[in-house]
Amino acid sequence: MEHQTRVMAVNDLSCIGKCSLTVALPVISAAGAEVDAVPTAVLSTQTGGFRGYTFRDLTEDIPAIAKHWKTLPLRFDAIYTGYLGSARQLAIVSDLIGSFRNRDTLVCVDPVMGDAGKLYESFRPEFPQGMAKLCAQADLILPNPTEVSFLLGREYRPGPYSRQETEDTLRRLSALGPKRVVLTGFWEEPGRIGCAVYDAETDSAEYALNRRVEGFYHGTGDVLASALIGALMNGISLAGAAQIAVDFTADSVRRTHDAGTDPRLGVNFEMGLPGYMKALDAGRGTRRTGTKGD
Ligand code: PXL
Repeated sequence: MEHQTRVMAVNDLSCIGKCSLTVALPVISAAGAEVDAVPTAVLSTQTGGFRGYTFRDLTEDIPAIAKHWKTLPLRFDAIYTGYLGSARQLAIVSDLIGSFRNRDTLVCVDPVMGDAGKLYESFRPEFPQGMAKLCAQADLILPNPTEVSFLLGREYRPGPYSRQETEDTLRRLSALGPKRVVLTGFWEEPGRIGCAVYDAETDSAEYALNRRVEGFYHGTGDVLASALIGALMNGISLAGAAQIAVDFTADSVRRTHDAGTDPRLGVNFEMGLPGYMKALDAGRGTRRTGTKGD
């Protein structure tokens, strides 16, 4: 019998806004992996651009969920964490990782904290320090340029970025602990945007780019991270997974832009799922590494 790949997704459930769990569940499932959800909070909408949203914090439920899961024969191929609501939640999620990771588990921390140089309004100024500690536990992190500035304690720059400075940034991020780093929102020339991918094992960087669509679309970081993890769970190399994820995200943004829908509602990734699955099929044919990449 084939092994059922299992991903623990620790993220909020924003009922409207297509981010976090409402993206991780369908995208990683389409990649053929089971998603076991640890909901960190329930919100009526994601927080960007909406007023009056509800926020039910579920921090206190996490240790009880973990305790119950410990009684079950569960082994996770990956643990993926995204938006975490508080410093206390960071500590609890850190324990969760410690208690469920094994030798082969890929621990992937998306240090969701902000965008366009600003911390999301729901976070206190000391939150990034705690997030940097969580990143130290990860095998792979996926920050955007804003999150890089908070993780490294330096000023935000909106780009363009040279490859030389980007590779220096990637090494600094890896020095926080994670062997592998996928920096999202990398661009060096107008019109193209994507990821810079670093692996400390080879001390090398690769780039995965696609056409840039003007405008700001919510939830794209979560679409990209979920698609990347889904591809890694299919044994596709980190650079190959990044290209599949960038293409899937770029197509989703383009589709949403052309439809002219409210960008706060997230991107139309659903119509791209068949293409994503085809790209995984093609990528599996060129697999170079195991899920953890070592
Ligand atoms: O997509 C990141 C994200 C996740 N969860 C919530 C958010 C955001 C971004 O604003 O508000 C609740």
